[in-house]
Parts: sequence; structure tokens; C-alpha cells
Amino acid sequence: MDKQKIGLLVMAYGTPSSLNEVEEYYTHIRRGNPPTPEKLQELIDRYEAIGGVSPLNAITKSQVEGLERKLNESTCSFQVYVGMKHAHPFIEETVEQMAKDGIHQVIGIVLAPHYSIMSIGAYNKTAREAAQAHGLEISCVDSYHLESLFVDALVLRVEAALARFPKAERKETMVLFTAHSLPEKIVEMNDPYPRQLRETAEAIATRVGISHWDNGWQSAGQTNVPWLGPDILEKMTMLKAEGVKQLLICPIGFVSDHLEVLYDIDIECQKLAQELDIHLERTASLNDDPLFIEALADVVLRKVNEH
Ligand code: FEC
Repeated sequence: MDKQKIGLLVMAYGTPSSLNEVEEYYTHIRRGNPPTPEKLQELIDRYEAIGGVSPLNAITKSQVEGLERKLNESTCSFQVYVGMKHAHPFIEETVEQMAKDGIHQVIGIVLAPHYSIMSIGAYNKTAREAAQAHGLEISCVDSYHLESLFVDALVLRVEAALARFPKAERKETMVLFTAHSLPEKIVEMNDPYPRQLRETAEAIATRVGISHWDNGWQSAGQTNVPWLGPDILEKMTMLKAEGVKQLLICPIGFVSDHLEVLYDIDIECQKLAQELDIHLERTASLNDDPLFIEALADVVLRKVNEH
């Protein structure tokens, strides 16, 4: 094959492709510790509530194909691969395949915009170790939370969602920019994750001209350590007590529709919103939006040009 081709390793979370794979997937997320039967059933119930499987793998595939098309419109020649954190093909398996295909130079990018040592840091560490094991040169993107077309795409999503509120209610609508919670210890580690999330939210709020907004944490894991909070459900109850009647959730920490969006927001938060008598809307996910794909392509091309 063409020795000049750059291998682009697009890394994504991964999801089970059927309910039969949920136990293996959950065990992998728990670093090899199988969940109790109760915890496993709870997770299966959540997948069942969103239709049995998450659309995440199909969306990841479409994002990766779109990115490959976009990148190969330019002068560089890329061979694009996908590697998952918690499902096949795992990042390690994909890097091995890249080596077999004769790739020498690898660029890594994660389908998550904000850096934490516990999220993007972990993907990149796995990729770097695998690349080293196969003698490949690798350079990984750390974050793209203020990338111009990424922010543009989110601004359009927020404007479209605000337009779903009656005109008279729009100015008073509270916008919560959410992301996956992480264990609180990252704050002591001076991890950039909370700051980067604040910066993305601020950039969107300024552009759209939103007066009432905040960051929010969602989908915390069920472990014995404290997680960043308040959790979005608690936050909604607090906002109701402050008089909020219209709420827009914009999950800036995620780029696709998946369990944490379709269940945690669309089912769990919507149920609470009804109980609290709050009008809740959610911004559409970026998925394979051409503007988002172009943002990713810009980030990748800049990384290549750093060399
Ligand atoms: O649709 C799907 O099937 C997959 C949805 C999914 C995405 C996702 C993204 C992130 N996670 C992050 C951190 C953690 C930490 C733990 C953790 C646990 C789970 C569990 C499921 C799950 N996550 Fe996830 N995450 C998704 C799904 N996540 C299922 C297990 C059940 C549960 O706790 O709810 C806790 C691990 C532990 O037990 O020690 C930490 C972060 C992201 C966003 C960045 C990214 O996409 O990589 C951070 C999508």
C-alpha cells in the first residue's frame, strides 16, 4: 500500500451491539470487575428503554466515513480507522491493524471535545502505548473545545432549540450546558476538564446572547467516590426553586446521540421536568453534521501540519 498515507485513528466510546453484549461491555468499563446482577439488569433496562441498542456505533461509523471523505478532499492522503474504548474493535486492535496495513505515521483524535486525564487522556494513553508496541509514530489531539466550526455548529443547535420555546418565554429560558460527570478528585489534580467545559459554554452563550446559563453535570457513575455535582436532576430541582419554568439542556460534552443523551436527558430529565412542571427541550446532537465533520477535519489537518 501507499507508504505516504497517514493513518487517522478516530477513537470513540463504543457500545454493545446487542443486549447479549451488555455484561461484557459493563465489565470492561468497570476495569474487569463484573457488575452485580442487579446493576447489570438496571443497565439492560436503560438500553431497552431507548429501543434495545444505542445508535452510537452507527453514528460513530457515519462520523468516521464523513471525516475520511472530507480529509481526502485536501492534498494529504489519509487512511481512516476507528478504535473503541470499551467495545470491538478496541483501540489496541485497531492500532495493530494499522501496523499490519503498513501505516507508519498515526494521528489520534477522540470523538469527545474536552480534555480530562480520565477521558481523552485515557484514550490517548492507550493509543500511544499500542503505537509504541508496534513501532508507529503517533501524535494525538488533546482537545478541541473552542474549535471555531465546532462552536458554530453548537450555536446553530442552541438557536434552533430556543426557537422551539414560545417567543415570549425565550429570554427567560435557562440554558444548561451539560457534560459527563467525573470523580471529584480531578479538581485537586488541576484537570482542565471543568475549565474547558466552562469555556465552551461561555463561547456559545456569548454568541447566542443568552442571559441565563450554567454548566451542569450528568450521568455520574455509581461508585463509592464523590463525583462532580450537583447532578443535573438535583440541579433541575434547585432551578425550579429559583423560579425557572423553561429549561434548555445542551449536552456539550457529547457529540452523538447515545444512552447518556437518549436515556439520561430525554427520559430521566423529561420525567422530572414533567413532575416539576418545567418546559424542557434538548439541543439536537451533532452526530454527522457536516459542520462538525469539517471542524474535526480542521483539527486533524492542523495536527498534521505541526510536524
Ligand atoms: O450509548 C452507549 O451505549 C454508550 C454511552 C456512553 C458514553 C459515555 C461517555 C463517557 N463516559 C465517561 C466516563 C465514565 C466513567 C464511568 C462511566 C460509566 C459508564 C457506564 C455506561 C457508560 N458509561 Fe461513560 N459513557 C457511556 C456509557 N463512564 C453504560 C456504566 C454504567 C454507569 O455507570 O452508568 C464509571 C466507570 C467506573 O465504574 O469506574 C468515569 C466520560 C464520557 C464522555 C467522554 C467520552 O465520550 O469518552 C467522561 C458516550
